[in-house]
Amino acid sequence: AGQTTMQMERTFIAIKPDGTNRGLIGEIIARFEKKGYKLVAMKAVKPSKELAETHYDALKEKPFFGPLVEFICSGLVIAMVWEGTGVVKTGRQMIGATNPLESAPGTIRGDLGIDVGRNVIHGSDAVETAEREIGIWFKPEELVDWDQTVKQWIY
Ligand code: FUP
Repeated sequence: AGQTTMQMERTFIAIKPDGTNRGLIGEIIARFEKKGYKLVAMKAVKPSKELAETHYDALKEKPFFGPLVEFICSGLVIAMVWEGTGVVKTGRQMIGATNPLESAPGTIRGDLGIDVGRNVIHGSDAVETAEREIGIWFKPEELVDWDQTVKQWIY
């Protein structure tokens, strides 16, 4: 049976500095738009070290943590919240495996990257992670309520 109502699931997606520097912002946003997901919030920021460390807190014992934080803070990040049915899991599928050399062709990393330390994009790995990450990057009032917005001008 087809599902006619979009479930209110949200994920945090970020285009990393390699993606913004290489001019891949439009390409990446287009994939989420064309898939049918709804953009709920977006900002362009050069993150502080504190923000990047908080975001990647679960990886703080990893040997690549320092370089990872430094890289994320090195340039512009496009931070976004996308909404729709299954967006956390499907978003991860659209992004592909962490190492772009192992990401399937057709995925964002599989099509657009080579280096695990420059893998273009971040996407939350679970609904709870998404809630945490959205809270780190956005204030609640920065997120649009799609149902309310659409109701204002679709009759
Ligand atoms: P992912 O959820 O696919 O972004 O992957 P992880 O949370 O495991 O890793 C977060 C980021 O750390 C990756 F996007 C890139 C970086 N990383 C490395 O630089 N080297 C590694 O071996 C693994 C991850």
